[in-house]
Amino acid sequence: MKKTILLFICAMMLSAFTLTSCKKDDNKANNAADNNEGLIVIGFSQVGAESDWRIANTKSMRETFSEENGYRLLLKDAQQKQENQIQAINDFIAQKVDYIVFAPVTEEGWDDALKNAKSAGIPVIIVDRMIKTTDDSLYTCWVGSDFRNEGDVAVEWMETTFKDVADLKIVHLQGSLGSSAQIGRTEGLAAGVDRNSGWDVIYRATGDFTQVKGKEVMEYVLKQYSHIDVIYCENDNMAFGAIEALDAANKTYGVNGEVAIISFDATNAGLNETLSGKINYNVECNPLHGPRVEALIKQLENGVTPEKLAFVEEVAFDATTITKADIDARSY
Ligand code: GZL
Repeated sequence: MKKTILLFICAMMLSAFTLTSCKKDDNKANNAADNNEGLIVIGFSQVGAESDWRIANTKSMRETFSEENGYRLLLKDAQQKQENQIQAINDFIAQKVDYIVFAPVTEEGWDDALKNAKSAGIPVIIVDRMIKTTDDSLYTCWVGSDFRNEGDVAVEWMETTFKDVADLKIVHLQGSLGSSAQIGRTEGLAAGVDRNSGWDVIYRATGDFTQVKGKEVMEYVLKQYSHIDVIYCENDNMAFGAIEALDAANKTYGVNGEVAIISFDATNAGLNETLSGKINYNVECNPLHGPRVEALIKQLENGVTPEKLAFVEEVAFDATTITKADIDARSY
């Protein structure tokens, strides 16, 4: 009798297990069968469309995660608002996507949304900017740039270029406050100021990585200060805005001007301004993350655990040495 009961319990447990695992598979299968035809569904929360860099980044993601490549990409543009990204992450969870990918607009405040994703068993890949969290199990892996190094590279150029300038007047156009790109590039400049007693940041404000706000800040600065040696712009679009303001104020700038301009991103438009001599030095921030994120997803699909952090190799361009061939060789 005992043996019969034991066998019955085992049989019940086995069938329950089979049902459960089938249920999960059914969910996935249903999910796939319902509306994804076996495609891998990627929920991607993008910061916005604030800059040439961001446009190139979105293009890279769309080109990579196409249906012909085996993916369904659900892309949500957050218009640079964290609350929209948090909503997008929760929507992706409800939609039972296979992966959540997001470029966090700022570093703080993601734990709750990522805990929901973890509870739902959906891997999270962070791309571009980074988050601050005490629990790194909340995301599977990250790929992006070393923003502090980008700042250090720009500052090294400043130290060489301005080594004989005793009193260097710097205007600092910061990116979106609290974003990794702004934090890293700002830290690079701050370290340079600490090392060079003659460096003086006469004005610092955020242009939120946009051309319009970069121009607004620069218009204000030009009304307040008559002497500026260098503008440290934390992305190309703010540099373009600064150039608009300098033109309107009949100020000369660039290689042959009174004001030097440093920029970040090295987008096609930014490098053309560097080639023309309007931007003195441009530090690359590579946006082509589509293939990099796909490589991580392929590892995960094959049961391989990716490296937690993957940094992108980047270079910098000096107006005195850049060539048209340098620009033509690049895809963004
Ligand atoms: C950098 C990226 C920044 C770019 C800006 O990886 O997050 O955001 O530097 C963009 O152009 O808006």
